[in-house]
Amino acid sequence: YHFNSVIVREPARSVVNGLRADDRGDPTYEGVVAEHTAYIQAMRDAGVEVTVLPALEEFPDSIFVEDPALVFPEGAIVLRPGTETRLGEAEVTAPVLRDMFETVIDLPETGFADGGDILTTPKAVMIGLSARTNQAGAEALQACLAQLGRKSEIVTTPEGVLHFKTDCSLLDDETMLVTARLAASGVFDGFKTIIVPEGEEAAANALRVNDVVMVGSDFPRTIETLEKAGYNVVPMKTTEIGKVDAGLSCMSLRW
Ligand code: CIR
Repeated sequence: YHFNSVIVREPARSVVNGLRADDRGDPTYEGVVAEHTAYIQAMRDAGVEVTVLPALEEFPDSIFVEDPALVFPEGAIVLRPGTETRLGEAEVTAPVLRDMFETVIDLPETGFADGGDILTTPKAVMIGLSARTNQAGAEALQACLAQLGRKSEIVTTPEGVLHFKTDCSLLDDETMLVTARLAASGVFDGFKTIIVPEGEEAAANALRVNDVVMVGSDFPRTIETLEKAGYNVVPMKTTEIGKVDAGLSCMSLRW
């Protein structure tokens, strides 16, 4: 969670048509822009250099730049998002990564993996199987990670949850913020866990960046829990991006 750099992508006007599991109404473009602008500012305030990529109208979900790639200080991996309308985002992101990283590995075309399913911890990179990340994609990704010298582990995402990281985030070297339903699966048995209060499940996609933890401002009980545990919480508005099933990790690639 110590980062010097992030990549973000400006929202396209088409973001209002972003994918979602349950329709709670379209987000407004202006609202998404406001949330994204605040996110960029929070990153800068956390001491991170921000590269802002231009909007891609043809890809409504392309603001969620975390999904088509995975980055580390030692190199980047171009992923293969597991939903038809997002696969092309990888192709557009690849040349940007080749400019910025010496080592860039392409996930082989044998399977699919979304960045939202991948959680980097000090022990290993956890790859969550989901409706977007299949076994073949996860195994191919393990081989790519091994090339970068990274240990990895394949785990499962709870049924009906979009991404593995929809339900968890790293708070520090040994602590996870996690929903009760994901904690129950035992995947974090080797970690300390803080369980998200019932009814605030969407708060689990928080984001630790250097000294701060960004948390959705719609989740006061989670904020209070984390503050009591000693974390330096920065509340961030995620109401509009939440309507297209996104949280705080989705909007950046971090290294
Ligand atoms: C999607 O369904 O792909 C987008 N509407 C939301 C992606 C959120 N990304 C993430 O959690 N990494």
